[in-house]
Amino acid sequence: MEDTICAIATSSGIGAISIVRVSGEDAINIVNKIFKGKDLTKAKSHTIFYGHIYDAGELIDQVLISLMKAPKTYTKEDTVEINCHGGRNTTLKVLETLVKNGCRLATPGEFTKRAFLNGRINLIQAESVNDLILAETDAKRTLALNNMDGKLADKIRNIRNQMSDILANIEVNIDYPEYEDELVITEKMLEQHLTKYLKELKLIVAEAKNGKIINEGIDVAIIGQPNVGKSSILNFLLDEEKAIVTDIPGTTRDIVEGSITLNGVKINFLDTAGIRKTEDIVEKIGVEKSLDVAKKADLIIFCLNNNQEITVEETKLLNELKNKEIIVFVNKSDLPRNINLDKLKNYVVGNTKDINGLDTLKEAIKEKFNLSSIVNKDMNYLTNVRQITLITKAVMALENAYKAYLENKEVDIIEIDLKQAWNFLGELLGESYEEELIDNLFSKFCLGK
Ligand SMILES: Nc1nc2c(ncn2[C@@H]2O[C@H](COP(=O)(O)OP(=O)(O)OP(=O)(O)O)[C@@H](O)[C@H]2O)c(=O)[nH]1
Ligand SMILES: [Mg+2]
Repeated sequence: MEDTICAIATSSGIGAISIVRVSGEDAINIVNKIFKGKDLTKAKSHTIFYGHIYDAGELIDQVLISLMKAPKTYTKEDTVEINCHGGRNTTLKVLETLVKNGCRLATPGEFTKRAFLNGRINLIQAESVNDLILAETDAKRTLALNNMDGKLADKIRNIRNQMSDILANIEVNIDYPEYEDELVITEKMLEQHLTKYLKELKLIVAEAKNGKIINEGIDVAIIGQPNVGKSSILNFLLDEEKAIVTDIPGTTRDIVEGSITLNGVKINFLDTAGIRKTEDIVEKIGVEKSLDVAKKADLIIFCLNNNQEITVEETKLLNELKNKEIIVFVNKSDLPRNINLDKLKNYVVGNTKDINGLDTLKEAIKEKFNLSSIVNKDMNYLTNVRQITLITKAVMALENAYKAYLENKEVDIIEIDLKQAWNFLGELLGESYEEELIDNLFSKFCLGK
């Protein structure tokens, strides 16, 4: 981390302004060499200067320089941001001049990596920074901002710190039994602690599925026999003529996708080929794809036709999909009812002809995932596979510790699993880490962040 890094922080292309960011020990000296307008080495921190960038006498651009001295900066290092005119040539020229004068091009996410390695943010906060940049919905943005704030990480750190105290105490009891003043941790006391940690961490694990929904969205497959109105439903929901609709059964052959947001969460709909036995080679492939999509989706909207009795194939297919999250949607409610709804346990009725014809379906989706309560301004959930895997491993280790207690094992045996749980939480927060893992994590970030 000794070298000074630089990168374009704004997106490439034509825009009014681009920002080139510089961070490191030599940031101020290097920029000072190429900037005319003010001696930056003598300037106060957190100030802005107008001037010009020169490359060995050649004028490159008219700029504003933001000067921020360590440690109150994003990376905790001296940081200079050059606000230059937008556009490829100017921006790249400024970057090039910086490199000629001693900067190294930053790797993706390297500024945030430095913020993490310099102890300004923990790993959960760092991941939230990237989530915020990638957020395309209100819910994802709010969640990322809340997690950047560090409340969830603080909660986990607090549990881990309590574990540290207990572990330290146990070790003193074992190593120095003669210290009579020291509190002796008994199996019973450990049991109380384990119960508390398990309760708190299990709640975080349970809520993490909300975080995953908010971050990744929900994949909803629209499944059913031909002609029940699947493509009409997709078009209606998207308010766009995306899929071809005709009254010929077997119109849709390939998957047609589109997304909307419900309660700030991205819902990705996949319209599929109507499922039926067919000799048509193309349609057959379409039907196979439909079944594949149905299996992978987070939710299936199983469409029936209000105007027709349920077929044997539909009953069979419904049965095959019974272990999936499913909403049975009875479409074409504007037509006379010929379907026997007594055969169904849960269903929603609607149509694609009335302006509010799919409101019931949207409500059913919101209810299925509890969207109106999981999305709120104070939400703090873990969001990604790395985080969820590590916290789950910590819970499993604590459960092993609890099991050892139930089997009347000694404190020093129970301690082994407790220590493991403590390690997993440390990895989650980034208090202990492997270099390669961290490099991989930050490599997915944007350049300049
Ligand atoms: N009356 C009525 N007709 C509908 C409704 N929804 C769809 N339709 C009609 O049903 C026919 C089939 O609609 P599609 O949306 O193409 O049906 P699909 O399920 O995608 O059919 P495949 O692609 O062949 O599997 C079209 O003529 C639609 O206009 C509805 O709610 N009410
Ligand atoms: Mg269709």
